[in-house]
Amino acid sequence: MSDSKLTLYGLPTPNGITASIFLEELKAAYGGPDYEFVKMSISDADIGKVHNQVKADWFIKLNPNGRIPTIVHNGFPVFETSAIILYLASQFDKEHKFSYDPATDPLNYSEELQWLFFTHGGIGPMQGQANHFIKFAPEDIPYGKNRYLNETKRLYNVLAIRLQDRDWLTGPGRGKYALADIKTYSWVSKSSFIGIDLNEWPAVKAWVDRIAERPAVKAGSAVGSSS
Ligand SMILES: N[C@@H](CCC(=O)N[C@@H](CS)C(=O)NCC(=O)O)C(=O)O
Repeated sequence: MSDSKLTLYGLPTPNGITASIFLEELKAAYGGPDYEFVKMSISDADIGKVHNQVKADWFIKLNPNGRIPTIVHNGFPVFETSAIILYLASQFDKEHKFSYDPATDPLNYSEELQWLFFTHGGIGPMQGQANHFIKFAPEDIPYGKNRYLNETKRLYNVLAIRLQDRDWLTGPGRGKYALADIKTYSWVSKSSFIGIDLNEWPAVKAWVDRIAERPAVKAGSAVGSSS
């Protein structure tokens, strides 16, 4: 691992911790990779003032979408959370402790993609918009607040169906803690920000509590909170 250089550009937001939690899981399971963390700013107020701004020219060269998280591994940039953790798995999760081999385990790999896409295209954008309308919008727009909050809750109902007779989102039997759990936990664990009470979905709450206990999840969630 020592010949590989990895940098994570991030922040401890739901998208940001998806990458840092998985990197900490890899470190706990395999002893690496080591990575450098660069804290970014996503605040409009910082444009032109803070060097690590996500819309700065140097950063747009790494991620044309100008968002965190982004990684650069041996000069190769990767953006979008799910693409980042799939890339990291392909490079570093050699024993498939948190992922599935597309060549030898294609059905479980497909399940992994299904649940990653479900959260990447569903929970992430919907809860992100709920956050915006409920916490940050300069005007009070009840339609926007309700639409995105209700859609987020509808997606949590889907998680509850999936988790009613299993421990993890993917894998045979009761499942295996894997990439889709990390990606989805990163959003669901922060749902109290918009007043969602997970007691509404006991199986989802139990799943969040199981993940939150993991030392690597604690470490990954804290990356960037004080640096
Ligand atoms: N689809 C992207 C979303 C990334 C994203 O929205 N990141 C937010 C922080 S959680 C950000 O960088 N926002 C800055 C901006 O919108 O300018 C992913 O999964 O990586």
